[in-house]
Amino acid sequence: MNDRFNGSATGRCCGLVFLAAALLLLGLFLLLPAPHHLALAQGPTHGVLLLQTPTPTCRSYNDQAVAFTFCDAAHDDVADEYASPLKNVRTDGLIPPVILKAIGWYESSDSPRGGWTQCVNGVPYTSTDGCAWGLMQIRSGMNCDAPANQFNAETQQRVKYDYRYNIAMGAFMLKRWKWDEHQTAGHIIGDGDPRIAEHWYYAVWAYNEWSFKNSPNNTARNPCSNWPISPVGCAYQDTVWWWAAHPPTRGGRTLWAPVNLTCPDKSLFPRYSWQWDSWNWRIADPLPVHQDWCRNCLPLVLKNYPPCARPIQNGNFEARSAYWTLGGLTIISLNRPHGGSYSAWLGGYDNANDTLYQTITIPSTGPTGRPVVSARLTYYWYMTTEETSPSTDFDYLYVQIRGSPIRTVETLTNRSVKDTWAFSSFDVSEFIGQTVQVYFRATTEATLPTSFFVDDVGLYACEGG
Ligand SMILES: [Ca+2]
Ligand SMILES: [Ca+2]
Repeated sequence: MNDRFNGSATGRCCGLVFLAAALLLLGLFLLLPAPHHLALAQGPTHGVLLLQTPTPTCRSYNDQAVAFTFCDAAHDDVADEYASPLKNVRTDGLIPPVILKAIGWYESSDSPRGGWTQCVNGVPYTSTDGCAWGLMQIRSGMNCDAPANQFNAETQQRVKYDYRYNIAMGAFMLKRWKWDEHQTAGHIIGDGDPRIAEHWYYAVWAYNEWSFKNSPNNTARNPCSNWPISPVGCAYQDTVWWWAAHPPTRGGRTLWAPVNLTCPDKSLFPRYSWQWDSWNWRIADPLPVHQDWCRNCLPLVLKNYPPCARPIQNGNFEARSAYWTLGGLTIISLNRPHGGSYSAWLGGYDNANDTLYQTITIPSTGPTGRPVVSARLTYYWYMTTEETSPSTDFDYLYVQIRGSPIRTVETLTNRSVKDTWAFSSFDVSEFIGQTVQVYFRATTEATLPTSFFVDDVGLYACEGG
């Protein structure tokens, strides 16, 4: 884990890149902290200190526990286990778990135990410079960071000794510091939907170092397309992609199901370092893309991440009304986007009857030629209303798949959760192979209007794992 996003090439190096040998030797002596109990034993007041500060112990773990924790952290289920401010490691719950699993393996793979290592013989695993800690090699906020940036003592101790907290912290940094910052900076792949694993290429790049060092065109690196044999020498994020596709086996168990994450075309990235600052980082989806729904699949280590087709075009409305049919007074508006600049706005006035739909074919064959076995419709919606009744529905948004049959997957009203974006997701596998309309219709009655905003509409037609 490296520095916070800063867009420069001056970041510190990750736990996997060794310093020069001389610095390394020096660093071992100067920087590697002595085990806590040893330091205490050398102090003149060691008996008193020992009572006040018991030697921390590494929380026990095994690969199964770690695998579950990656899923928990990816879906934001770890934070609540800790008191404030330790609990402030939230991720929005939208990280593809395979990304975290592969990062965690790579980051700690130089340990004597191999990857997924938090502690060795009861002592937290650190980088050779003593600055990056544990399974996710957390460096920012720890002992070598600028004092003003360091976490408090309790947080640092958790990062060092508690594998669940360490993974949650890595997930937090990947989402909050890397993904969010790059989305804001316009470094976006496809439509920027975080549920697509391939969209995390920049965030994973930045987890190590957002610099030309990790450009697949850096001649000091092997390009991603040349890595079927070995990841050695590849850019950081390409190596993580390699691990995702080549899960390690330990104790007779393959630690996760392989995911052949698609590498972006390397011609889309800077060839020379001088191109870095003016580069256009917005690129189309590398196809096929992959998603996962970790919550629904147990056991987690056997989870498959099948390739999916995404037949909906312009689901984020950033190309305005392209591909969509608007009826009534539906508009594509700058008023309230969930992502990007635009969303669809239905209702917002009295006696509305507004419609919005796109006709798509949900394919029966997926991107790699195997049968599609599941289809899922997802979207974000936002309701705001002048209605105040706690008991009566007056204004409606119907969400339908208009195939054979017509199915209303969700009905939202003036009594639904309001003034916030909400996420909806429905299995629509019964429509595989059909040409259907993904259909939104809002109606309001004669007074006190309700607005419904819709954004980031996706339909994932996925092959079997
Ligand atoms: Ca949008
Ligand atoms: Ca009304």
